[in-house]
Amino acid sequence: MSVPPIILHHFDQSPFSEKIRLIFGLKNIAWTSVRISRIMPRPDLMPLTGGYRRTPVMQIGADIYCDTQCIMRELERRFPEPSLLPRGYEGIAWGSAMWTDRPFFQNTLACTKSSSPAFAMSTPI
Ligand SMILES: N[C@@H](CCC(=O)N[C@@H](CS)C(=O)NCC(=O)O)C(=O)O
Repeated sequence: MSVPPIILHHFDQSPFSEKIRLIFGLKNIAWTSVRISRIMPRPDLMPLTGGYRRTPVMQIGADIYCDTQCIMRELERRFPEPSLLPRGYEGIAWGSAMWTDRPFFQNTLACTKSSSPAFAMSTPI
């Protein structure tokens, strides 16, 4: 039985998609690209994800993986070498990934936006 291709539904400017594209490169994984719209609606993708709105989404056959942490786990399971995680410190690596992907990312985004001239001009103090 042939192995279904790994398909990433993504758009170029998405930093979370870039994380997965980098992992494909690091692990030398062959993948196929489906470019999706940056904004809704995404009528072809929604039926696959059951309404999950974020980017990227990975598809392998009939299996759909939403959220880059979930995607990373599956890629690590299928392609363990080279590992993305320092051996013996996997827990701290997953924990810090959770921190960088959520509060750190959100707060950095907020700071970047609030310090941009366009934001400063349009936002009353
Ligand atoms: N926790 C998600 C975050 C993904 C995410 O926020 N992606 C951005 C694009 S880079 C997005 O879809 N933003 C639109 C939204 O949050 O509705 C992951 O790790 O995949």
